[in-house]
Amino acid sequence: MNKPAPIPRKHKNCLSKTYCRDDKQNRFPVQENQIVWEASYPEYDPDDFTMPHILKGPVWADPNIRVVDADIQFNDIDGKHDRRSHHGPYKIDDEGSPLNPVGRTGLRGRGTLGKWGPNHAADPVVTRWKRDKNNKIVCDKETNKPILQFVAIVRRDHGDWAIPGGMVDAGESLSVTLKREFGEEALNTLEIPIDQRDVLKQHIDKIFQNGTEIYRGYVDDPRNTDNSWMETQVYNFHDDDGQSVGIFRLNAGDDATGVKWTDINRNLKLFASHADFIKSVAELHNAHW
Ligand code: RP5
Repeated sequence: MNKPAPIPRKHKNCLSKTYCRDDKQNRFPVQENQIVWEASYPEYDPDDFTMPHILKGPVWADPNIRVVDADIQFNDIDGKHDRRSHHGPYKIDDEGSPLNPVGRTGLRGRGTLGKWGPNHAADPVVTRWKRDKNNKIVCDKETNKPILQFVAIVRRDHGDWAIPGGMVDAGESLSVTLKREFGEEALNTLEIPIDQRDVLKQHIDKIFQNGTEIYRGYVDDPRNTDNSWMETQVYNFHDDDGQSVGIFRLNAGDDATGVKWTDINRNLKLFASHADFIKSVAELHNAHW
């Protein structure tokens, strides 16, 4: 891993009263000034909650370290799993559970996440300029800056618009995850006839050759708990003349129920920290925000 990224000083996930996937599961109240572990909070006593489908032990989930001695190599590469954080070494509590690097979330356990500690994801932000019918780039009337568009999907779980990102599978490289998730969620490659898949794959490979890293680190994801959290690497793939990505017919698939080219501006409401990532992409291209 590269140099540790700075740790965000706060998150919003702890502000919701209940857990995102189970409205009967409360989060222990945490005020903004009680988030960091260094803040004294002697009354803090959150529930230990992991969802039943995770406790059943699907292959991609960790064993339940509350009941078995699992010998997980935290802060290290552990077989096919990279258990290191982009923010450097995280702490392990007295029970042997990793501690969320940002701080308290109001819930212990894994919630709906499979891994103890960091759960690694990748987010591809595919962009092009907004153009009129004469192929001229459209500028915003107030800022006079060109308007960028990115491929956004609707998440099947919460119905929020989001970047078509996903989890890095065990042993998978980041570049493979970025292409796979974009293909599955925004182009529905899983449903494309096998004979057409190779051609599409070549196009995706070409577009994804030159990416710019936008962010790596903690995501303020509603699924996070004190012991399990999301981290991601966000890359921008920009189609400056609109000739490569533009040839694809967007088609929602897999974990997405909708997909579209979306104008980038400050009013975007997106899943987790995705609007922050999109803002950085707009800044990178000196586009309207
Ligand atoms: C977010 O969850 C990441 O930024 C990424 O977009 C996503 C990965 O989780 P799944 O879409 O696989 O549920 O934290």
